[in-house]
Amino acid sequence: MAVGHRTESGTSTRRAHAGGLGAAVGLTDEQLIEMYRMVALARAVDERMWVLNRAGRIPFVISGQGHEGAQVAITWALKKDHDWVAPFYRSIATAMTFGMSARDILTAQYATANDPSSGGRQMPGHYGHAEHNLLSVSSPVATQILHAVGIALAAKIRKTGQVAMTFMGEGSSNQGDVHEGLNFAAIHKLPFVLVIENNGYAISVPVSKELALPDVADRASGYGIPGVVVDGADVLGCYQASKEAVARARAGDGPTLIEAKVTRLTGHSSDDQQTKYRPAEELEAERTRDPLPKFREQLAAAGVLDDELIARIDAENKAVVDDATDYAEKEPDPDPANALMHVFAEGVEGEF
Ligand SMILES: Cc1ncc(C[n+]2csc(CCOP(=O)(O)OP(=O)(O)O)c2C)c(N)n1
Ligand SMILES: [Mg+2]
Repeated sequence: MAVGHRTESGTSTRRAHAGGLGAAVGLTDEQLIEMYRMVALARAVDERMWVLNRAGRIPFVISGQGHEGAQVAITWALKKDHDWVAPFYRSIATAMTFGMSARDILTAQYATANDPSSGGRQMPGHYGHAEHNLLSVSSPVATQILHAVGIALAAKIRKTGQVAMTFMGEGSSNQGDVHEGLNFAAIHKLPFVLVIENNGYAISVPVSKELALPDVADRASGYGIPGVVVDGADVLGCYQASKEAVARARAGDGPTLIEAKVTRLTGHSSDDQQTKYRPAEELEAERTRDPLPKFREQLAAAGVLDDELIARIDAENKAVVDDATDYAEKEPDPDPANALMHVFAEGVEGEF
């Protein structure tokens, strides 16, 4: 694991790269295979959502394609059902790594009555799962940092040893909430990790119009915390960066900002056509930054995966996605009579 120091902007932002396979980052071959299975499963679920959208079965898709390597690897370093995650709308692979099943994701897309995210009440793509400490997504971007920092404060006061992690895009990182959240978390050395998934665009706005510096992570030094830049297609580099940040948070040494440079392989959403504002050559070049084939090739070259195992994982993932689709198709819609449940205070006497 090579870690270099940036000097040109005078900050201590580090660049992390995976220097070897499992052993270098403390993972067994079996764990690497499970990690690959999750990256591939999140992609398979995501691709199915687009098919269902174009077939008129689900109304809206906001995709994580291109982000899955970073999402799976960074979330992997947390303790499931102990730590906390405040996701954003692209966090399909994060949500699945943290405990949501393909059925859970697709029932959210179909807005069924038994959808664990919200019982069909949230907007599409707003995943959450109370039993897994996975917060519900808030539609205004970046607000989740305040929720996550609040959870980290509670964990510190209660001495639970829990870490709170939140995820957002580079465009969202410009919201005022991020300054307030990071400043507070840094001052109080909270067990908190901020993950920026920098995909180079905020809808159709390119990063050159979002940021006046190359790396969001450079801002970390302004809060007195480490900022780390990782290649989002380098799955093991992402895992290592997250492992260090989580260990630091758990040890009481405060927050870390991780910036994963990812690619957005789809339009912003199913209602967007990125060929209208991104040149064909740029889109072609982005394909080479897809984490799924990169991770597969890396594991195959190291002898962790072979063609037979890759084919088996693909077939098993397809069966999981087929099952989830059939399941979500059959589940009933919420009862309209309950539409206002959890919207207004119930059983409360008096005037407001
Ligand atoms: C406060 C707020 N402003 C604007 C929007 C509309 N909006 C939704 S997603 C988005 C782009 C965010 O870009 P980025 O943070 O880079 O994430 P990405 O979608 O690229 O993953 C915008 C502007 C919003 N949801 N909330
Ligand atoms: Mg973006």
